[in-house]
Amino acid sequence: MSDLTRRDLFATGAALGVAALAGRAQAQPSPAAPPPLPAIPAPPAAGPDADGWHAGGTVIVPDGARARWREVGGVKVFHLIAEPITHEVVPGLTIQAWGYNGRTPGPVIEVTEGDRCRIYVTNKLPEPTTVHWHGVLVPFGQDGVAGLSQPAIAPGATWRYDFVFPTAGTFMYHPHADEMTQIALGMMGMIIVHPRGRVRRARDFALMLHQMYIPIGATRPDPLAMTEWNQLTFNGRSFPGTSPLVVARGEVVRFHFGNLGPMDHHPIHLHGHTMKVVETDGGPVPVSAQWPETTVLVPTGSVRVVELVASAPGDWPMHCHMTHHMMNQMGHHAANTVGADVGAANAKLGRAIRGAMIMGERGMADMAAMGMPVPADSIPMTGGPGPFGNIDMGGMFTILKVRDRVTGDGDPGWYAQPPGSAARLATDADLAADGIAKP
Ligand SMILES: [Cu+2]
Repeated sequence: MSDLTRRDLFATGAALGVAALAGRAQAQPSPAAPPPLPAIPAPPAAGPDADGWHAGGTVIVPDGARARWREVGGVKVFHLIAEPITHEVVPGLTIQAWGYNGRTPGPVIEVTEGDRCRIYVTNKLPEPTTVHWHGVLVPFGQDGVAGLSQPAIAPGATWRYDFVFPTAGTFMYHPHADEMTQIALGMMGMIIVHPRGRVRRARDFALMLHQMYIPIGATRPDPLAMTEWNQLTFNGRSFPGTSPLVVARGEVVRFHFGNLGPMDHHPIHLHGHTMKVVETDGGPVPVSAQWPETTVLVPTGSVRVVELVASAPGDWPMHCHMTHHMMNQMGHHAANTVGADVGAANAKLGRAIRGAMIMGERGMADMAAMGMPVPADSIPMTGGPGPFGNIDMGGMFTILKVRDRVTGDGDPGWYAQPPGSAARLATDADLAADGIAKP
């Protein structure tokens, strides 16, 4: 609803006219005709650099980047380099991954409906690859499937894809050669195609979802993993390494979620707001088919674009609701000690193995709060510092920061709660006044 084309504006105007006529007979506002939202001014477009490369665009890519492009004879030219990379998932955990142009996920390709593009792909991987344009309606020969629509791109070779982006929408790119290995190691990216004539009325965030198994002490994700995921990411980063999403109160916000994790679907939950799915990688969802949610499932191999109005100031969590997907590098084969009296066992174990401890008889939070040492080249299961102590989550967790005013896309710090608005410790007077027996 927010990224209106001129055609939509005319349609909205027509609907308003119909509503006005209908209003004479029946004082019911038309639910199909919300007033147009104010446009969000585009950031000043920087010109091309000395070599003719543009870095412009309006999509915000937290912890990521937009792809650079040059214009040659009316064609937008991009260059993707598939290559091994060194990547920091979260401070303390740096891995050897594969990606595009030095990063995972690769840079977001942002274009406009009808743009003709030439996309060069250079393969610096040790094995053949291709790029498939997931969801983009390209001619068969541009589909990028090794062995089917083209030979694989040999290591060292550069191939040229040349096509028009025929429809607006949100899509993805990824290899279609040794998919299991290459996607597991991080090769993926998002494509956002704006409607032609778009008036920008929403703040767009691109967020790719991914999962990896990084054995404790190892620096390379294991592509053979099928169930034991221990690192879940938004744009390649896990909490507390995820940058906050900063928006102004009252703004329309769109999250473009793309899931190219190997095996799992992610129910993404947002606090303090409701949202609607307005697009998939198959196209826009008609208004009549949208319904409000606070958790939206993003299946693997899919795009879900959700829209919301950032109505409530605060620091609102946005996270996968699978609880193991908001943990970092935890092992899954320990005995269940919750509720057990492990004191005596700890004493014996401490004599047998210096410094060893059984943890977690009161739950797992104490393990993070105690600052428990972790093996080299690994990170604690959970936790980032919050304004009231440790935040007991990691992995696919980030924070939507809604403020009355935003000065830029930087972190505005923690939300200052209005006095008297927060939950607090109950006093004896509270209990007595409300008839609660003192526990
Ligand atoms: Cu998940």
